Amino acid sequence: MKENTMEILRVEKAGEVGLIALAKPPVNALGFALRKAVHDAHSELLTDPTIKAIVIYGEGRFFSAGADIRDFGNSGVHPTLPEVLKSLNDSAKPVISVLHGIAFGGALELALATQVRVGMAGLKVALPEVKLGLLPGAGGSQRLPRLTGLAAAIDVICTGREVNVAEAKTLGIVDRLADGSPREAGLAAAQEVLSGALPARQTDGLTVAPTPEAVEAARKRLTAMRPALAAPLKALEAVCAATLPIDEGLALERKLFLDLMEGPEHVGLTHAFLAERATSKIPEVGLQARDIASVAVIGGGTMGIGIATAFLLGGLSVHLIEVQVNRVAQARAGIEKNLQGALKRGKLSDSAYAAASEKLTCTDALESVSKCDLVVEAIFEDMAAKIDLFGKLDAICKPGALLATNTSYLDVNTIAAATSRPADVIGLHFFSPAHIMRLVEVVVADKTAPEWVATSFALAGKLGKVAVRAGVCDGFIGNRILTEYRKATEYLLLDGVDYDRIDAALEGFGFAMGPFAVSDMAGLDIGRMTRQRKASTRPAEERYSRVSDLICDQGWLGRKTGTGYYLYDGSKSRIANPGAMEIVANERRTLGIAAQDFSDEDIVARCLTAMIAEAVRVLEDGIALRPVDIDAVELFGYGFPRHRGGPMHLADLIGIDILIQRIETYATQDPYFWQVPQLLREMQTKGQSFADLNTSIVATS
Ligand code: T1G
Repeated sequence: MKENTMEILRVEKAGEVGLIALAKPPVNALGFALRKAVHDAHSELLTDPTIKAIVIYGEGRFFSAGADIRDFGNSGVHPTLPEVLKSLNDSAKPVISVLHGIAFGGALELALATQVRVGMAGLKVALPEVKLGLLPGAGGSQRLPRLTGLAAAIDVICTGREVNVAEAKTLGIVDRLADGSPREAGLAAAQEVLSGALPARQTDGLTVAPTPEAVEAARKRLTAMRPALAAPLKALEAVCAATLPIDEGLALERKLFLDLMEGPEHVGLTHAFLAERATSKIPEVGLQARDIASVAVIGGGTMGIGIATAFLLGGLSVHLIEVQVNRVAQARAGIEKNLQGALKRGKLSDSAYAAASEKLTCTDALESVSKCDLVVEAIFEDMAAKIDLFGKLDAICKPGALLATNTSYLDVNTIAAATSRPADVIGLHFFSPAHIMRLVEVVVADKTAPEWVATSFALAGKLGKVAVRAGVCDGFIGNRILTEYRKATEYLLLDGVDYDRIDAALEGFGFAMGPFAVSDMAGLDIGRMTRQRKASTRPAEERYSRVSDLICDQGWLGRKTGTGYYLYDGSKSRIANPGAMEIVANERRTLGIAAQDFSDEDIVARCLTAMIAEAVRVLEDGIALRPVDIDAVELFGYGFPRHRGGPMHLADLIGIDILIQRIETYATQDPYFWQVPQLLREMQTKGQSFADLNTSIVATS
């Protein structure tokens, strides 16, 4: 699409200095239109005899977010970004780039190709391409080492980490620091260059000394990473070529970049990046969010402590209510510990840490919630207790307060009905540890006011969380899918695959931890309580595995008791609990099951097909808005490997025909569990993909 360059870039002549301003909202993404506009503007200024120096800066929140992730399809259209940057590097007139806010990826690569770089106060730069399954593909892998040296460039490029302006100056990424307006800083720097006070260097003319130790250390670290993705190692290969003549290095970088562009990791990681941002496109998006300044969290357990910490990290004041007076101090200590952890991880400055502690009040007095704008209930998962509490909150809380439950599966409509203000009741389902896990399911009950949905999404954004809109059902989106996924793993266990093999197969797919190891971490008694809760409504035809119950009966509840599916004796290697393995063998004998053998591929296929099938039912029931929302839930709440993009993205890679064939094959053994969702057959008939469904449900503002 040809865009009027006047809308996306401005050229101005100030005396003997030509100014090029990137002006393409929202992030000055360097897609074809903008990079061509830069190229044309630079060429025009080169031919103007009155112009002696050229400044490039950005208008808006920041310099530029880099190449346009949505326009990768045009990355090969001339002039390509590497071609534009080569012309900047070879410019007959000095080009000064002025970086403010953010300069990531191709944006930083543009600056590296100019002769002088000015960094404004508060600037952050990065070459984060490896996070998209790529490597800097416009000269960054060759030019950054020419300014910083090889070792520093390896670190920055192979991790994709952010570099603040002070470090950027120290490393030699920027030549000058400035504050105020980028335009004025650019003009001042241009005068210094023209007077000879500020040297202008052609980056490509610089050389790079080899650092074999740094290279070897990086190779070892990257090879040991799990999952072992292709991009970081290819990025290392590209950076090491910076010791070669520039044209050779650039050619190798381009080849490696194009290899990765075609790879599944890049497609999956880009989908994950877009999924994180797609979930905020909800029907309530145009509504005015209400102000939330003070929050009360009720419940001083693990969840309450985590949720309170999350709000404090978001800058809000928090009243934590723990009605058992002897647990109030423990709750406060738990929050303080979390805040200190955030401080150590660099997620919190010293001043923000002090401010957060000041904003925390812990008490056993429920009445203290009366003035809070938002009350989040995080007590134990018992409907009667929640109904009782919400009845009390209805009487205590000020009119216009939002009452939220953190329940992970209970009916939010029932909880809302316990109050006289159901429109002010919503579900905010955080994931443990709530101050670290980014997902929050915003569970919209039948009578929840739409403004509260908009408010919850705005609040989640303020906390740095990924909010996903969910309808009311048992387990909403994530836990509902998890229940069916775990059934498939339990059936595989009964049918002959030991649980350590199931865990290993799914970890080989990319999960950080297999399902049985996750259950050990959460506590096997948690799963048992859920099964007991559902026992009365469990259909007779449904297979039930007693294995976990039998393990619980031994008092083996997982990490917290030192024994579960695995032994936790402090040793590094993971050891299956012989007692649990014995229980499995006995159960197979009791059930008369002749153990079948399954390949790792079969194991992964069955487990993920069960996950996808239930996800389709979640879509059918309108519990999730779009497939991409389910991808976000699994990516940000359940550890689905990011480079795989999420279960619905994976489903499109597998293909609907194969998914249906798999389910029909599995159904020959267990027709109750394995049923083809109606929506899947409809999509097959229409030739639809899940990506099609993402675009077909457009949020109405
Ligand atoms: N391209 C296209 N759109 C982008 C974009 C990009 N690079 N970055 C952000 N957006 C959209 C985003 O989808 C959202 O739109 C809106 O801008 C605001 O984003 C050749 C190949 C810069 C830190 O990896 O990290 O250069 O979805 O909500 O929280 O070597 O955006 O709402 O419609 O995230 O203030 C390398 C990716 C690209 C940076 C700002 N660059 N972006 O965060 O806003 S590859 C990146 C970010 C590359 C070269 C290679 C963040 C941000 P919508 P936002 P934010």
